[in-house]
Amino acid sequence: MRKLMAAVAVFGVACGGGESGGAESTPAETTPAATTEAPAATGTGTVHEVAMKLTDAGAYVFEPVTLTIKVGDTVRWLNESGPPHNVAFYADQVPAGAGDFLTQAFASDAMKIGPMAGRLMTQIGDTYEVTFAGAPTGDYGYFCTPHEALGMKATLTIEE
Ligand SMILES: [Cu+2]
Repeated sequence: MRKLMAAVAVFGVACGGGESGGAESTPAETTPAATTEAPAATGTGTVHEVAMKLTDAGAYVFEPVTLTIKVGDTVRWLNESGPPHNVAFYADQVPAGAGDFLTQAFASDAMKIGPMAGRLMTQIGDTYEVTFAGAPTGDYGYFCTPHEALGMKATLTIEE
């Protein structure tokens, strides 16, 4: 029904690669000089899907449980079975600067249940997307709030 409606907004403004300080002003003032390591400010368009499900064996899982993407790629979590699920990141299991990135990425989710914890998804087939444009590289540990105690956790790795 409401798929993508509350999807997290694409983080369209560069936030400084792996740095935590924000030196960004207006990207509109383009400099002709070739920059070799400017972070991608827009998405690559590549989408990776991760299922959120209750397996036949009775386990609550993200599938795949580990995923490696490029900066700027989008992850689309799909509510496949055993809801409610959500996507929540561990503040102490993300790279430096990622907390700021994630807080901004989740800001557009009006029903989020924490600064880095998305809304509870109750409808089968519902999806939740985050585009990691400008996100710091490294390993991001995340979990599902309702099923964390049951081991529903996963790791997202973001590479240049
Ligand atoms: Cu869950």
